[in-house]
Amino acid sequence: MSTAMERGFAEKLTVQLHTRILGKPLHFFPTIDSTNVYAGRLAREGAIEGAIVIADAQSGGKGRLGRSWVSPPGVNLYLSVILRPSVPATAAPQLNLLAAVAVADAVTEVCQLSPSIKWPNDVLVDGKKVCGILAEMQTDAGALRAVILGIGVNINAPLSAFPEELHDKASSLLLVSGRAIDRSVFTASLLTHLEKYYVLWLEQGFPALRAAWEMYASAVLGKRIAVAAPEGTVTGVALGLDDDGALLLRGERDGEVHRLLAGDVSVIGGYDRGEKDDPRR
Ligand code: BT5
Repeated sequence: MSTAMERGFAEKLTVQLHTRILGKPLHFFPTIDSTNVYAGRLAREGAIEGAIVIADAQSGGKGRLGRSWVSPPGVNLYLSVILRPSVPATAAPQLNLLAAVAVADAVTEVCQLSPSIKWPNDVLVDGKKVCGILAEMQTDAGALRAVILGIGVNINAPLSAFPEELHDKASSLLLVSGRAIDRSVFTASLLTHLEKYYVLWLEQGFPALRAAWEMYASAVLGKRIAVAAPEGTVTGVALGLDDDGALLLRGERDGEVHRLLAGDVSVIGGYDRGEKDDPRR
């Protein structure tokens, strides 16, 4: 059940949203299995770029690699947007990075917090995950037809909404800021930033976003990390991002620069919390 403040999320968002592409149309569901699954169906049926699916709760929220996304009702954001960029399919994963920067901008602007990004696309505050992103591609004979960009943000979830095993690594904007955040204000800000970066990316490619991404990436850059990549685990120092968004890592065993396109990062020794997490200090 939504709280009183949160009643009318969909109506308020419709009024507050001034984007040109994203959110036209906006489909809102009280509960759904997964916004990415539904948006994927819409995309296959020909839905236009910018169509968005938002749910108040998900019964089968999806993470990457078959993992699940905890999606309690009435408190968070579960959103999927259909994009149809005219780019090669190999460029589509860059949308993960783009979305992370947009979320980090919204968290900074609406909550006055200092988020950081963990490559490729987790957004953390005080070392805990407040947002996950899942970009799924639809291709036809190798050509990119659509990307379903799914974004889950823990906005007002209390700690009790998360299973015990996530208490150390997950948090919400409410828990880290100590105040309830209006979901429609947050979502309007997120979509405004997402559209700004999407247009920039279409016009100029990933290099135009790299500085913004790296500004938020203090949780990873310059640190000793281990990346569990499909080709095996590589340990070394994170150097930055290549022109296509690949993570550049100086391997500690061979001293070579590795280019990683996918994987799960862990910072050896854990994430810094507090002051060092703020990329602007
Ligand atoms: C992600 O996967 O972080 C991508 C999550 C994407 C969720 C959105 S919600 C809207 C759209 N519709 C969907 O069905 N999905 C997208 P991954 O990097 O694999 O992280 C998943 C892991 O994060 C889990 O295995 C848990 O350890 C942890 N986790 C699960 N739920 C969480 C939550 N609400 N907050 C923080 N961490 C969570």
